Amino acid sequence: MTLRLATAGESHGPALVAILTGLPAGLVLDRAAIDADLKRRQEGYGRSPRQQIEQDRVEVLAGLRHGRTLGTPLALVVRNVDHKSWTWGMNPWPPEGEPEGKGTKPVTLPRPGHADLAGVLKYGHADVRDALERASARHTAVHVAAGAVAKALLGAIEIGVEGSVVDEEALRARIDEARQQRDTVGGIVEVRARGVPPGLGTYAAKEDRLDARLAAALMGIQAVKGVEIGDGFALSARFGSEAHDEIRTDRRRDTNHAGGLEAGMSNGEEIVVRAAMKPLPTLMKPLASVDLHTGEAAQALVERSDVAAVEALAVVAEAAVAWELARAAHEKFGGDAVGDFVAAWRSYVERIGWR
Ligand code: EPS
Repeated sequence: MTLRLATAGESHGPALVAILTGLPAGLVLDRAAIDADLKRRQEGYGRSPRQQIEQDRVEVLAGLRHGRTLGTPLALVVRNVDHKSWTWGMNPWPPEGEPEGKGTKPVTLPRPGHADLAGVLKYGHADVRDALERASARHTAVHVAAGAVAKALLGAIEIGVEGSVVDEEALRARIDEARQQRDTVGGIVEVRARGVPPGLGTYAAKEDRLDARLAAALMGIQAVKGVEIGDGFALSARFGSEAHDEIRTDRRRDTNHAGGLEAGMSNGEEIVVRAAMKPLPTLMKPLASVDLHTGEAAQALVERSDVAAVEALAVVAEAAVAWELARAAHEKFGGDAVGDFVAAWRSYVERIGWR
């Protein structure tokens, strides 16, 4: 069974939902570990006041009994506490009577850089909110919960995944400057995965290449505009003799320009990937736009916003990489029970004499 993940949920709707299928039975899931990742995602410097409202915690509705997976679909929920202000505005079937609370007036001022304009054109919405709610990065919360489950599976085969901000100090200074100028900033995050054996992914078909899958997983995160593997773009300016990682007699390398990936497969070195995030598109000093109802020139929507969410991206990117690696590891080692998965991994690393 391939690991699959489906999610649902709007930013100010009742909850975010994830269904994970294909997980082996017997995997121990620690609620505190999942909640700790949810908290890390909320904590970064420059986040919006929304993070004081939300207290993200995971609930499990199916697939887990007494802390162990059952090998059946795992259903996760993260509630939106802020929904209490939107009970009419985001109600699937609003009650009769006067609309009240947030989300009652249609949004007509699309923000450059958000889903707003293309979203309403594509789906035929009259209210920009019908597009922006799902496009919001709020739903990364449930992806982080799924990533924590993936990390538990990877932990069983001694793989660890960790995301961090590249140059955090400089970022914080830029956030302070942007906040003063009522502006926003982006940044770069890096994810490293240790203990990944050679041979996850394949060169056999381009859609199965692990590098392609990791890049897609990172590009799938809101506001990510660039992805790099290992030395990435810098490799293009080097001679081949300076770009590749020579192989020692023990089959390991002294350098890791490739970021642990060659020909769509892990090569046994640390996996190193980076994602670049654009500045967030909701600006307190709005950019030029159009009022979709009048057709007149206007300024874009001004709403509560983060100044930056780069620290959150480090956690979200870690989750995305963990999910993709767990999927690739499960394709390689299989198993309906976690013990079968671990036994297949052990037998493989013994066969190839890895570490
Ligand atoms: C977001 C807009 C803001 C962010 C949100 C992403 O939400 P709101 O409109 O409620 O202030 O806070 O991120 C989160 C809520 C979160 O938990 O990460 C957007 O438009 O993408």
